[in-house]
Amino acid sequence: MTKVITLGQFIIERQADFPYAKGELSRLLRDIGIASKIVNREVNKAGLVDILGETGSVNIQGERVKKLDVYANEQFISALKSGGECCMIASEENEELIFIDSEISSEAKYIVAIDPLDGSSNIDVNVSVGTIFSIYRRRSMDVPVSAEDVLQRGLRQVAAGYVIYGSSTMLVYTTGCGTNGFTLDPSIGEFCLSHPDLKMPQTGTIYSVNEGYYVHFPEGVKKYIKYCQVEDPSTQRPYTSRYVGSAVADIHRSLIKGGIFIYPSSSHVPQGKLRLLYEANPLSFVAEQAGGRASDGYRRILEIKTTAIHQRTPVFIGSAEMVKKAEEFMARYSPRNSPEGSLNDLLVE
Ligand code: AHM
Ligand code: MG
Repeated sequence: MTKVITLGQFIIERQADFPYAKGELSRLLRDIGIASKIVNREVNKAGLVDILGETGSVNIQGERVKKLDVYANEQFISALKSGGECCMIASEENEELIFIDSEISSEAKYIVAIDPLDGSSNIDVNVSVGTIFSIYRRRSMDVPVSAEDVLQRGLRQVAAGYVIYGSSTMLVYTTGCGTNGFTLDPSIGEFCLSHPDLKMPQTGTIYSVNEGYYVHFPEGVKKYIKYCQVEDPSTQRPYTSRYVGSAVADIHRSLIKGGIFIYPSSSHVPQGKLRLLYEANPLSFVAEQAGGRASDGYRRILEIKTTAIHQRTPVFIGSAEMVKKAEEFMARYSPRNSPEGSLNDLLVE
């Protein structure tokens, strides 16, 4: 019989990979895993909303029924607060940073950036949603934690990952030594190692972009989409198009099957839609650690300087060869010095 390795066991075994590890990061990852199981339970009940009560209404126990993204946010914050390893949280759901100032967290070294429930508009129609998380070490224990500690480049992430609440629930994460995937076994309530050392295919045949906005896209993206649609048996074109509308699901598919996910800048969202800190950076770290590539169309996402917690960035993530090809189209048809190319001209250290 094959040995089952749970997320908890795996994290502890991998702890030895970190020269400075004293178990804090392992505990932090475990806290995130526990909160995601609680969120998973509620996500699975989403279809029962007509029976249990609409959001905003009062349910049978006299409790106000919360929107799932608010609920997920509360669960992760509460798990991180009580876990004691996290001193500050940046969440998509909170305009401001959350400082955890308690006895147990005074020695806490880690900062978590999180999108507690990404793609939450898909909940109502029973389509996959996800949680995305990114972990940094605070820069110094000698000065009070501040916004500067989270405004670090993606390259400085010590761990990152996502949970996909899909046909099965999976947690995929990296600590910079490859990417590993765990599937939740509902019968025992444990994430079990199901996708060890994930490798994203170097190329693929699926492109994923919201083509409804085609008219607003930069010329480079328009030309790349046309390239994907041209018939050329030698490169297996035309490619297939898939767009779930949950970045976690679209990127997870690309990770497993190969492909490219694009959310570009466009005339109606000049910086793109996705957030650098808790969407683009963690998804890029996971993709790169699986051999994929992550770019804003011109440069590596992980090198972009973070200047604001809710900063946005265009995103091209997926199979390395496909992302490189899309970058070629951007360089040729929307060069960085063009008005389109300079829309997102952020500093790179
Ligand atoms: P959200 O964080 O408000 O849920 O938005 C992020 C989501 C991504 O998961 C997804 O890729 C994208 O928004 C879809 O946006 P659009 O409907 O513009 O294609
Ligand atoms: Mg989001």
